[in-house]
Amino acid sequence: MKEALENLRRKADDEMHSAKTGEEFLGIKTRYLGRKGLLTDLLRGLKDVTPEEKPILGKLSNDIKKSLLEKIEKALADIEIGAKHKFLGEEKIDVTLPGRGVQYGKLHPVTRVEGEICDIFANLGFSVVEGPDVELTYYNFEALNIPEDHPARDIHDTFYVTDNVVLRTHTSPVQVRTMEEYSPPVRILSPGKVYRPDSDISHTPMFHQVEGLLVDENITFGDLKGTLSFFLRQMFGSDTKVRFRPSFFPFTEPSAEVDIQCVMCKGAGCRVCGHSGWIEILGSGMVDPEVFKTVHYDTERISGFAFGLGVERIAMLKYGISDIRLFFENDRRFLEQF
Ligand code: 2U9
Repeated sequence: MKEALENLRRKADDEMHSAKTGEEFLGIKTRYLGRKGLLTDLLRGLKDVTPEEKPILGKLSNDIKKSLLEKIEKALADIEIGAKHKFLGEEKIDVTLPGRGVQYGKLHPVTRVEGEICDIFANLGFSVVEGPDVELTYYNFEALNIPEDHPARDIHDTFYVTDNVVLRTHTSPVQVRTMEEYSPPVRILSPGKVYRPDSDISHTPMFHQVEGLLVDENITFGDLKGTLSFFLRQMFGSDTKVRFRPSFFPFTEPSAEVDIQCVMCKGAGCRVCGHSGWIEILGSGMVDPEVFKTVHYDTERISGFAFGLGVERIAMLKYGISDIRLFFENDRRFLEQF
């Protein structure tokens, strides 16, 4: 048995000597050490040797197995390193080839226009303030002088979470919260998402508003007109004609809707402006003293103006987009144009 083992070792060594490839070494491993391999076979005969021979032959077979395995593993590792070196030696990189090209993301047109609006007012000294999309009815309605029986509070015009929690229908609650925290002067802008159950070519259940509020001593309707006219001329061009029409909002008195001369037909009349030559662009007014009272501002000493606008509407007019829903389809063919 000892001789058989020594013969096997020699034979395996010879084979390894002439083996070159990884497959050849793996073949040797299976042939000698596999489940039906030559050494495995020989080891089965160990059970028939005398008790004196058993430990000697057992040790010899283990030594042969161990050395065989070590040699094969080393040869395989050497082959792998050799292959790597060969690959690295032969690999050529053409550094003159053009790169793969990076696809840059862009701002969504609504985000862009919102940013432009905020920049114009920031230059006039307004600070941007944000607040929660999910609001208490107190901040969304009561504090803004919108009574319990007002149509805006109907379940068809407001998304209710519970009886006294809603998805805000405007960003005005942000101004109320700010006034609760700070005394005048206040000069803030509140951009953000608002929610109303509405869907057609000019309405989506979620859209973006920017509202503004300025409170100080001696603020007049003249300040409102001057500020908003300046904003609209910055936004739509210095020759933009602006007009103020009387209107009504529960939170402002007096109130005014603001139009600009139609950006499409320059006032001549077209489909976009309903042949009137004018386009409604924002709502505004002097803050109703009732609103100031709920935040404990002294209505004898201070006054203020507020305004609100829909960002998608401005973006539609600026870019000539006829359907508001295009903003929310995430179609890259649309988005890449801005
Ligand atoms: C406080 C007091 C007054 C905000 C205002 C409007 C007029 C207005 C609409 C424009 C288009 C909403 O998106 S829209 O449908 N907004 O017409 N918003 S005055 O007045 C305020 C806000 C907060 C404390």
